[in-house]
Amino acid sequence: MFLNRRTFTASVGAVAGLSQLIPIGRANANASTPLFVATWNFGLASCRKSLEVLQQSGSLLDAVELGIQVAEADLKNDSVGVGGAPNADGVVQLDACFMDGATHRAGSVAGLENYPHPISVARRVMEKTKHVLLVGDGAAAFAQSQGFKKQELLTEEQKKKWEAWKSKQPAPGAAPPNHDTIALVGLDANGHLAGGCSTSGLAYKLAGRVGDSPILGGGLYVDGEVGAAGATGIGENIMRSCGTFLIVEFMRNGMEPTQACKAAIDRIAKSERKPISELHINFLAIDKKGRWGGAGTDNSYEIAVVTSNSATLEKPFLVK
Ligand code: SD4
Repeated sequence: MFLNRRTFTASVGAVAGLSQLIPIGRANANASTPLFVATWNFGLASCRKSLEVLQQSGSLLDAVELGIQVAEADLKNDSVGVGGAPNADGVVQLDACFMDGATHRAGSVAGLENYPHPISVARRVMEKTKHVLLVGDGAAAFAQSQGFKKQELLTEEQKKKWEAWKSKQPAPGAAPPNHDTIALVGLDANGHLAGGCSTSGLAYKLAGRVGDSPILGGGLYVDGEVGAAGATGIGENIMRSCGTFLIVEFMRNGMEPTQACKAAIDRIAKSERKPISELHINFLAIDKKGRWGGAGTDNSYEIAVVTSNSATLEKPFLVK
């Protein structure tokens, strides 16, 4: 069940030119495939790219990777890829993970510096190594060995903001929470599920801090038999409860996606012993039947939902 639903239009092709949000009352029960769902309003451009890639190539994994690359390349997005906020030392360190439900394989990178597309490096970890997670210098050396091109990720704008923050001599990690991580999950017409998550993490985090986004069961989890879930928000609150794993398990036990996301937030709130307003956790989920949903604690949270005949921005269930 969704509150305050806002919807774009019936035609994906026509979405590009639309700036207005049109409320309608479409039911979540209208499950259809292919289906792509992503966090925040910028997730719409990513999901549309995913659909385009799927339609052209037939590859769900390419669709997820290239869709997420759109957010990573977006300079306006200050929590993902190039243009992302730096850590407390003024260095951009990126986290990402990639998971294939069909094979239960996964790859992640954390604290990756100077490579603009951590989602692609994460997918390469999955495909080319026996490991799941590479971090820091090792992750960068692997990216280089795979032919990824290096790039300065700190933009002038982010540098100025960081200098202003630094001049106030704050405690590291004391910045206001920023929530622009992309988690994107997809289901194709053959029932293949996959997903990815990419972020620069919390602004001005301690150097070396890794959040939920590259951690399986934290920022993302995909189970080929059940469904997939993604997260955005304060990673520590998500990680301590394996938030996305929990959502997938709730769906395995019969909950539909929104119900599962809401139940995970209820569980986390209980475990964290914090008021809901301090949690800053936001989830999305899809199941194998092509149903989608979400729940979050931030009023501004939105999810993008794209199928072959619709592209909508939706307001997930707000947990208060
Ligand atoms: C983190 N979960 O590093 C990420 C931040 C985030 O939207 O989601 N921002 O904790």
